[in-house]
Amino acid sequence: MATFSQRVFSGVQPTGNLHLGNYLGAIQRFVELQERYECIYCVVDLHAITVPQKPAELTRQIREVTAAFLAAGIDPRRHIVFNQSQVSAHAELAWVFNCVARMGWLNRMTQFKEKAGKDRENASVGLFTYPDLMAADILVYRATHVPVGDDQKQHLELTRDIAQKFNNDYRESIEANGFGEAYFPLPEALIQGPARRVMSLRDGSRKMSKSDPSDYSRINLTDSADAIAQKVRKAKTDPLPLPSEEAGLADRPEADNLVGIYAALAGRTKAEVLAEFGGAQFSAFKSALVDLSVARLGPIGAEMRRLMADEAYIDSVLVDGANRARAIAEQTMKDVKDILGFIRAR
Ligand code: AQP
Repeated sequence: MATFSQRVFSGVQPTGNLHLGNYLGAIQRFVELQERYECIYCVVDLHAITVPQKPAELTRQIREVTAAFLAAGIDPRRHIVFNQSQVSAHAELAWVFNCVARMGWLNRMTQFKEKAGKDRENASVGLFTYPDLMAADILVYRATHVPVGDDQKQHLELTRDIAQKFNNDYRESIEANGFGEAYFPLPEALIQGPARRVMSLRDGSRKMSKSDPSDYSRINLTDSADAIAQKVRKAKTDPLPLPSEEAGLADRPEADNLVGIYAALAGRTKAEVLAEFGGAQFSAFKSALVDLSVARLGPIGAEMRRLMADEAYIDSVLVDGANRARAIAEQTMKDVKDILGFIRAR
């Protein structure tokens, strides 16, 4: 078995309204992992243009996601923070993967079906091949671990399929070029914790999402304390008190969601939260959830606002991160070109 050094990669799209789901499912995990791994965190702007974007808004949103990374506690000196479009190897490797992945594989991707909706003919080709670019993002760093929310599980499985097929198809060349029996690792999705899929505050059967037209469906990372309090108080619930055990959350999606959010913000398990709040009415639980949410998210929002006022600093973090990312990614592209049999300058 080939061995790979342990490296984390993940990305967030600069598509507006960064919310509690992005934070608990992804960014909070990014912060935890930087104590144990070498980490590369990317603002995936090439992914963002798979659907229409306004250029000036996109620029602001790239800075906003970067500010969220930093405000949440990611250290851009010890790790790498950058935006995808500054490292052209992502797009280059994505082309190679367009030629490795099969149409049938991409046809099965549920995110494309959801985002393209009924107007499939009018969706961009980029939206269809999005998972190949995501595989390139991860594998251009030969990353071994990818922290994501539950909604990205299928794309991660596709990334593994692409890595496996590349390793199989080019096995002889990989060995002949001295890379052992496999060039790419099969990266592992890290989908853990009580908030793997944070649901809408208005509908416990829908994912909390940036594009939901109702702002009351989500808590944005830049929401004021008042806005957070209002949204939590108005969150949909059911008439029963909270159960004392986790099994009692079955068939109660809204209750399950709020307990999961509380647990993730408090760094506890759902069982521990229910041991404290079991039997309580939602009004009491929601008050505690407001206090916890404001205590945890308030400082992040304030720091994001402070950082957003210093564009030069944010841009310098991205340029420095891109320079360091590029050094790794360009080496991968050299190796891949040798494996494919392309001629390159030496
Ligand atoms: N509701 C969620 N619960 C847990 N994790 C979530 N993530 C997104 N929504 C939830 C995770 O956040 C990371 C970054 O997501 P993204 O920027 O790639 O965008 P997305 O998944 O497309 O986000 P949205 O809000 O769902 O956007 P729209 O509305 O455009 O579809 C990923 O790790 C993701 O799993």
